[in-house]
Amino acid sequence: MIDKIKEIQEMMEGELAGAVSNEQLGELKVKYLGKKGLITDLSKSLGKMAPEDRPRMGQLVNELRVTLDGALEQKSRELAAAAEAARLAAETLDVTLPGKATKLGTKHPLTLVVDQIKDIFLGMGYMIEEGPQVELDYYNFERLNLPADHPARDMQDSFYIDAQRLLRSQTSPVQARTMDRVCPQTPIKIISPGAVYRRDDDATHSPMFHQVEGLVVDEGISLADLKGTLLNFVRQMFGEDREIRLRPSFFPFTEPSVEVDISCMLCGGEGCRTCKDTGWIEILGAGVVHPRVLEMSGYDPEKVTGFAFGFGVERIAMLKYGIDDLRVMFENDVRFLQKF
Ligand code: 2NL
Repeated sequence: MIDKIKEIQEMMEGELAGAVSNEQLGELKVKYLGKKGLITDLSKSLGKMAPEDRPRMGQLVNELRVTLDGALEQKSRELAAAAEAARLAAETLDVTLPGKATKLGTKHPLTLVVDQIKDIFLGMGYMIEEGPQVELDYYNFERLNLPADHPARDMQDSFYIDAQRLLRSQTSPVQARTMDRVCPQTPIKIISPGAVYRRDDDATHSPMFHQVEGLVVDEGISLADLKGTLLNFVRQMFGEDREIRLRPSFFPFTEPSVEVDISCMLCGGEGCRTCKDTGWIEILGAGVVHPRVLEMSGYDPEKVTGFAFGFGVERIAMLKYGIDDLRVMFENDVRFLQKF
């Protein structure tokens, strides 16, 4: 029996030393400790031995079992460590190699134009106000002198969310909210840039676009202040030799109302394709704030007056950079974006 134990132990140690994978370790475990394993067989054969020899032999067989268990465990750890060492040896990391440079993006042309517009108006002492894009019907229309049955509401064909709320069709509600907040304080000098929404979709109209509206409220404000302000803005934006002209128009929230043209920056007024041979390009709408709009915020239109204006940022950007299709602004093709 002792010889048999020794023989199995030697065979086992040899095989264990030669094992190079976890599968082989698994096979060895079955071969020695499995149901029909060699050590298991030894245990079973104890019963056929003389009773006085059993305890000693039983102990030896048991020691063999514990030895093998520990050795299998140990070998398994060694194999894992060797595999990790091999993986690390194969991995080459040269910390002296130059890093991969991150490509810097560019500012979107609309961002560039809005930044420049903000700079120009901040330079004239304006503050920048923002407000919600989901707006109350009340602020989007009612407060701009557009009551529920006013035909100009249909023209906008807006995106309603429920009976009271819609995606704002212009940023004027921001001005109305500002007047509510600061009234009776004067002066108000603000611009409100931001996204607006209208049911429109073609080469020159997008259902979402950006607007900047401006509002000035103070004692003694007139159309002359509006004209001077816009001339200053236009010259900083499109060049010192630009002229502007005001044509009569209509908006429910201003009276009088005007459309403002700038002298064409491509032909200098001679006439070309961009200005449709007129020498002038329409860029914005404006006017003297309707007394009822002031009244609704709590201002006394006998004491204070104001002017307001509004324009589309995409249109300004297209004119400034010579872009002829509005849709490229929202496609985000990097070949387009990298030109700025
Ligand atoms: C356009 C040009 C405009 C205004 C916006 C305004 C805002 C208040 C009071 C009075 Cl709170 N007016 N904004 C004024 C004139 C023109 O936008 O073409 N709009 C349809």
